[in-house]
Amino acid sequence: MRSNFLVRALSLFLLAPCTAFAEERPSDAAERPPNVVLIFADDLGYGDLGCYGATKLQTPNIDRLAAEGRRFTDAHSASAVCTPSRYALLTGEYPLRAMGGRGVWGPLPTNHELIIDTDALTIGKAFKNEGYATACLGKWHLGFGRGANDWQPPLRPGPQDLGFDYYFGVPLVNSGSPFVYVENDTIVGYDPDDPLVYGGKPPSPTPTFPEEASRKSPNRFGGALEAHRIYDDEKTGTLLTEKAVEFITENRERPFFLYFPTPNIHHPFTPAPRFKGTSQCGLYGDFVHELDWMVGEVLRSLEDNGLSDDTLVIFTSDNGGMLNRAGRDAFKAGHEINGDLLGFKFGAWEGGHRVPFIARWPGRIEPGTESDQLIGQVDLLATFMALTGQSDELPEGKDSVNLLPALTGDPEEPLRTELALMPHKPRNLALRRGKWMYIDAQGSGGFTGSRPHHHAWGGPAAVEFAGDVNSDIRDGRIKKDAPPAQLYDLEADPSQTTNLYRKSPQVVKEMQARLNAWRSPEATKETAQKDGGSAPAEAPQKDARGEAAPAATPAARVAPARNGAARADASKPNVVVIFADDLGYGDLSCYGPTGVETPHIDALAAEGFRSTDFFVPANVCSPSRAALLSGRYPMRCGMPVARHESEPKYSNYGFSPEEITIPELLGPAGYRSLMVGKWHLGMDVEGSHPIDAGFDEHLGIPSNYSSGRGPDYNTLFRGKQVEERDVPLTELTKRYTDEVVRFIERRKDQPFFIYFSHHIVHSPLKPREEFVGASRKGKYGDFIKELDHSTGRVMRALRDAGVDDDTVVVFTSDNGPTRFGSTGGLAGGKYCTMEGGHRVPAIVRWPGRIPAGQVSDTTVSSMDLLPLFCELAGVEQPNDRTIDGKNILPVLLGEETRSPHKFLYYYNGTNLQAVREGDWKLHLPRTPRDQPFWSKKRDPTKGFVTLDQPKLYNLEQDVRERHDVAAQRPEVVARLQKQADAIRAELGDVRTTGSDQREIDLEDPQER
Ligand SMILES: [Ca+2]
Ligand SMILES: [Ca+2]
Repeated sequence: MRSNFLVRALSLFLLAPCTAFAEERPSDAAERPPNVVLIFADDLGYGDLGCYGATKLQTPNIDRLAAEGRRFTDAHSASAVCTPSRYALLTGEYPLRAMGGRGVWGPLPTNHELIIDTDALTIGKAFKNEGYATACLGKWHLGFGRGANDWQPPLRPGPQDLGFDYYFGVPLVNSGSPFVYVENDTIVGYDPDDPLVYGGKPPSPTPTFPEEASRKSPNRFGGALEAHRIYDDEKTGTLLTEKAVEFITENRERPFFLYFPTPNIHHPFTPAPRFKGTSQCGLYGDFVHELDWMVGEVLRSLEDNGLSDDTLVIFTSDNGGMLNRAGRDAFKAGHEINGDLLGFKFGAWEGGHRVPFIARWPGRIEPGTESDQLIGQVDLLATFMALTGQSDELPEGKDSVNLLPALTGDPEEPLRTELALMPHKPRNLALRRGKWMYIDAQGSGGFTGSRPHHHAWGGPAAVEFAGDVNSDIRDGRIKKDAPPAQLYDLEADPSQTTNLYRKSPQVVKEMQARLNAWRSPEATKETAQKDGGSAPAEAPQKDARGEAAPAATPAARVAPARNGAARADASKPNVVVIFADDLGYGDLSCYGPTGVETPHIDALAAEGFRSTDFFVPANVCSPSRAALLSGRYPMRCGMPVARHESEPKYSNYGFSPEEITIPELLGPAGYRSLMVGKWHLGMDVEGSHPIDAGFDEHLGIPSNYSSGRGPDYNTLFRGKQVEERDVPLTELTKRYTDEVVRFIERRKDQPFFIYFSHHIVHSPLKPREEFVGASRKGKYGDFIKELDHSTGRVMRALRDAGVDDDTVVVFTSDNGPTRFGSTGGLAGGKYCTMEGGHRVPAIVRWPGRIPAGQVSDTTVSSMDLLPLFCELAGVEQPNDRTIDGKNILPVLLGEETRSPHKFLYYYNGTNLQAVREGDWKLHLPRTPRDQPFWSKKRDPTKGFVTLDQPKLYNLEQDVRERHDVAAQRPEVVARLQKQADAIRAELGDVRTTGSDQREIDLEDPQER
């Protein structure tokens, strides 16, 4: 390999596009292959270095690197987020191609498997194949293992399978667990007798820091006490630097490649004590100072070993700066973390991904120079292949362009005609072409924290604080009449003050066409094949679900709204979801004789589609709501148990801002959204308020109305402001209905989405006075009468506004009934996984489109509403995650009678208790310990609290779940048990963390 290398290096020297400057270099230098040191900072913004204009902190070592090399002013990370950015750096592929075409858009969850194919070419392999010694020292964040990572050594495949001889560092991210170091494929301080246990109790100790350091999440791991003892945030920078110096020194005689992804300056800001107080902008600057020291030590080591002239050093960052606590403090001290650029980490605006990029290679790169070439970090693979004479071996389909001409020369023509840029939200996918920057949606597509104290403050809400101006934004919000997407001329307007979308429609059209090509499933698929990447069908998460593989990836099942000229206005109907609370399958007269007389709701059914097999994936409030709004199982979206407002343990447990909601999806298609009523997803939790979840307007109370639900159990909020305190429950339904009626009047000329979340018929049962005695079923029945009356008023408002025919109305409930209500004969009820807990009324009405009078037993789910509404609005579903719901429009139209769901999963809290396939439902063994707190006690209305053997029911013949046929159909039992194992591996269980499960931000989720 070595001799081969020399030949190639020599030919490289001869072929390289040398400038006159480079040619002056003594010829013997070419005989020694260049070492490469790639320093990859974390969250370091465009304005964070002295050589990029910072004055409140000092970076003499990095500035020296720039003085001795070339500084780029238009360099970009592929994504504004850590994991996808690293994916692109390592693979030379846009992150939207990852995971078999589904793309990786967010930070990788704790227990995720390795997301790079071990067959793929990486920058590590580019060097290793040429005989280099290679090492990765620092933050990995690309996963370990296959299937879920159980954190038991060996952690393979991992960095060592992607071209790095040696790995040492922080396996995930310094702000999240596990707080241990990993060396090669083992945990530093690993003790087989004391393994690292996800969810282990108590969590192992790890240093904590004051608020000024910004967030460090609580440890989610128990065990491995020695490994946790060794991990020290304030020593990480020093430790990694020692490792880097050691590696350079040890390999001074042979070519080496050092990939040095520092945790600096990702939060928590934990510089070694000697750096604290050394900058003029708080811990933020101090952490940059430590980073600068680290760079200085690496440069000195090169010098000490006589390697400076023979080493290409590249310094850059994985994404822009973040406005977390330390970032805000820095700003207040006069330090603009992203310089004059608009926006922050996670977003598509320039501040999210335009980053410092410095390259030094004495004798080859002219010192003290600057380049405004458009370059991307995705280009480093092709660059390193060229550097090592392997250009011919760069696989087809990579998105990487050789940058050497821009490093060593000064090409007149741009190396790149275009560059795709990925923010956190797929719909804000962006494209750079020459001076034009196009973002395919409103806003940045990044952080949505809306208040200055939010950890993830960003987007429109933070523009003013950062001293920026943008023509789409007023008072921290996108203007109502703002264009649906954004176009900027970065030459004339580098700070993105003016959206030219309406001024340059031709450019917009071209950019859109280009992005649509990126997004089309064919394009993604083709490339995946070209690259030898795994075909979509092999994606493990899909396998486990046993459902149709995404042959058409979720990327673009539906044409994006804006280029769908074929979509007439009528195909963008309004959407109203009326969501009852604890309303049972048998509680309405249209569902049978046990029901209360509900003429208005029955009329909906008569005029539309009534389901007799509608599945909600939870039997209590919060998870059912999270599933409806996200289209995902509660376990997948991190909200499997109900939250209680007054218990301190729930103070951080809310609806993750990382979830993509119905209003967030419909907003860019021109929908105005209103949420009214009970939220119960953590209104006080940062990022979990209805407004943070994408609703434009909101009126409601935080959770259930009941004393003991915390101080705000009877406070009516309008958005984040108090509308009125001490509101009686008897008034609320009327207030809510008034609000909905007014909204319909106001918004009738544009598409709207209303999520009307009732308190009825959750306890306390307090109907308004005029309904008392209206039913023959006591307060419970009276309350339902009020619900029916409210529904009638909403329908009348739609008619009065003339939008009745253009509005899809969905009526359903969040879970089965309490003992006051009726399941219509189904077993169980709220709090259990019998049909009575999960099967609820569901009606969909859309005059003229959905045939009237349909009664359907095709299994559909509340999770299907998100895909349905996306279809109706002509917007794409999120393509960066699994959406469990399916587009059920064909079922509603009467064109399809088969269920789109091959399997359904019944979780009670975090416990997987039943699996359904068609008519078969298998109840899985369980103990009271497995149950959430609401189901531990034996209670005939709560199904099987204890089950030793699986029980199998045929719901077609036995919907009441009375006759166990497990003994007669062992093959069905075996099949469903296998499916249970598969979904457990994916979505988790009481003692299992799934591979595609959002972390539950809650200790002991099953206990109160
Ligand atoms: Ca980062
Ligand atoms: Ca409920």
